[in-house]
Amino acid sequence: MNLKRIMRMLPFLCLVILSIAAMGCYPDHNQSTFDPKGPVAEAQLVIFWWILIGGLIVTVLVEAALIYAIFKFRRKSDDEMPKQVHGNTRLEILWTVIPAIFLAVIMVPTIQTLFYAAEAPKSTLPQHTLEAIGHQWWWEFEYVDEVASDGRTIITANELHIPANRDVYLTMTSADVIHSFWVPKLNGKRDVVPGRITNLTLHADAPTPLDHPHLGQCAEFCGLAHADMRIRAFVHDAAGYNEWVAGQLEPNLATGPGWDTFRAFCTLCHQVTIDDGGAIVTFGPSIPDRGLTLTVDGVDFKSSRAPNLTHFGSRSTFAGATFANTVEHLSSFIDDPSSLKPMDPDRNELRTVDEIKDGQRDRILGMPDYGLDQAEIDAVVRLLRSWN
Ligand code: HEC
Ligand SMILES: [Cu+2]
Repeated sequence: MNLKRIMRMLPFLCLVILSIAAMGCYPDHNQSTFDPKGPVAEAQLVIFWWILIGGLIVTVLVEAALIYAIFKFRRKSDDEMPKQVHGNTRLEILWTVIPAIFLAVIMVPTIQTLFYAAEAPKSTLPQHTLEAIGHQWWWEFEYVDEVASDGRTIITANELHIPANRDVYLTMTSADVIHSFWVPKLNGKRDVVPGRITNLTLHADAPTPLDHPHLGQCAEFCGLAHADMRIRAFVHDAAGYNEWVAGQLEPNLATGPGWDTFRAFCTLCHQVTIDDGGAIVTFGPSIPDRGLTLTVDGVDFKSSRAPNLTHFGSRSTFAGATFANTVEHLSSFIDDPSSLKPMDPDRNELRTVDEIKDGQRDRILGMPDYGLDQAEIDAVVRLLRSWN
């Protein structure tokens, strides 16, 4: 193809690329920012429109001036030399001051919204506080205000359940590298930083259908499985939320076949709470803690090595909310975890409780393959799914 033909096709190519890009913008999409379902996302969309409209006005004015200049001052004959100009103080002041005014105007709602999104809820209703910890490559959520009679709280991975029309205050930190919490329909990206606490208020206007939670994901590149570090936010009405909480506060019931394998291999990293013939027992790393404690700004975050598997059967997805919780997926995950989700378990560093007390931290980069045989895998899968 010669250059001329390529040039002729260029506008058409641009149009195709543009339409493909624009297809990502339809508001129905579960991760679209154009369809806010809560006040924080709404406030951010308002700023987006402010900036877009401001930008459009600037673009139109500048392009119009440019086109005008091109035609008005073009060379009209071969020997003509346009008037030569050096510097124009008035013009320079003008094109410094006008953008400065534009930026100052946009700064006001931007800063207001930044503070609004991070401030603690003022509501006098009972608060819903959630601790969120980013891990390579999954999310840990602890419901610190939902406490069982023996002091247990609810701990989930990747799936978040919140009541509609209530403020839920997230206190977040990271166990390893910088992550970013982002459920586009509810909030803008908020970085989750090791050694620091960041906050975010989630408020959802209405319940979501059970099979249609709001989707989100980690929005700060955090290594190998960054793309598989997703979030599902289920919004319930008040009764539905209370029912969910009550269910999650119960211990798991069944042990049965698969339990011996689970205890031998899996409780090195995973915690699970079981009703062991009337006694409620939590198995897993360093009871009564969860594996590692992150002390950030004087606050002790209890943090896990791996997802807490109590009520794992009630989750719709697993492994960073990437795979549906089905027998097939679960079997292949336990058979060879890294084949389903890219992870790097060869570089795990498991430390003892004392080492962790000395300030060393576990570095866990994924779940190892324990080479279980098919019968063991089947039994463990059945056990996990019975914990609903
Ligand atoms: C060395 C620590 C370690 C051990 C031991 C371990 N796992 Fe894991 N497991 C992990 C980590 C880390 C993840 C999170 C992976 C991710 O999503 O990035 C995980 C995730 C899982 C999940 C998905 C949980 C969710 O909600 O996403 C299941 C199920 C699971 N493991 C089952 C098992 C079983 C069964 C065993 C025993 C055969 C086991 N694990 C042993 C570290 C471990
Ligand atoms: Cu991440």
